[in-house]
Amino acid sequence: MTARRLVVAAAQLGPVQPEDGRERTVGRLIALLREAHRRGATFVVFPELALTTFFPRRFIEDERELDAFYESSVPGPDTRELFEAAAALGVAFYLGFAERVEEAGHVRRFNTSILVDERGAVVGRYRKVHLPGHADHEPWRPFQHLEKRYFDHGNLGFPVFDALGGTVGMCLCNDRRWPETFRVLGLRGAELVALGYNTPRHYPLAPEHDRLQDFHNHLCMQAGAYANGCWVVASAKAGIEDGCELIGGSCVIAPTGEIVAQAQGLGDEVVLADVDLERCREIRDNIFDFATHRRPGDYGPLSD
Ligand code: ING
Repeated sequence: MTARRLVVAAAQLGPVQPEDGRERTVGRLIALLREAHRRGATFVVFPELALTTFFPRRFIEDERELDAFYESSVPGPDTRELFEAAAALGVAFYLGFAERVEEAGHVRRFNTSILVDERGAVVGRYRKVHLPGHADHEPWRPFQHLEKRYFDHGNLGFPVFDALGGTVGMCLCNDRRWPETFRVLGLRGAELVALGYNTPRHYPLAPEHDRLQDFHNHLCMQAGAYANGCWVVASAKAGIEDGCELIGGSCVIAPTGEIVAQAQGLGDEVVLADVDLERCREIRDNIFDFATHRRPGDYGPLSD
């Protein structure tokens, strides 16, 4: 079996405070990228909404104040340095950010990730499908989770892209909890799924599950990796951000479902792993050989 090896990094980011400007944060991303490159990585995964604080935790009524959290062009003035640093080192990366775009005369706002190749070209885009939380201010909560208010439903589906010498898919945060995310990407041949997340430890509607957040985080990704025979590279924004505790647990998961590398702390941290994309075949040619074993005809509700 020929190998298709590469070294990947989950570049975990500690808290980004509301007062942190993009320049400071992009500087942190570049430092993480440089360290990952120094240690041999050619692909780096940054978190969801990596350029700003996780602003859906706040009820923001002023349109201009809200718009300040979105990027109207990536690469753009605030991110060009990151693209240039990555291209100079020949490192591809995944970046999550809030996207503001005018489509057919309407302003659309998405929770977006892009896949950037080693030459600095955007070769893939994904817009978050599973938006958790709520659409209206709920003052009873210690913090809001207004993704349903601040983002439109992602309109690109779950595409896969030819990149890194194989087939790469992307998703964002809550998407990872839905088996359908990994299954659609798996059916489209994804050999590696890159994702970023911002996950509060406290879940106001079920506080008894707060103690399970780290377990649930890995459970859903390990299951997704195993059932679809793909690598998962997952990067957290972690730590106490704007008074809200975000879990860490950034990791790289093999197609067997094993966590092969994991963050040790809750700050900026490079989590490095050797990936061989050919190892997906251990699963896809055997236990989860879809063509041989899968029975879509019996999965009615899944495809209704
Ligand atoms: N955050 C969380 C996530 O899905 C959440 C929302 C937290 C859901 C805790 C369930 C439990 O990881 C985002 N941004 O989707």
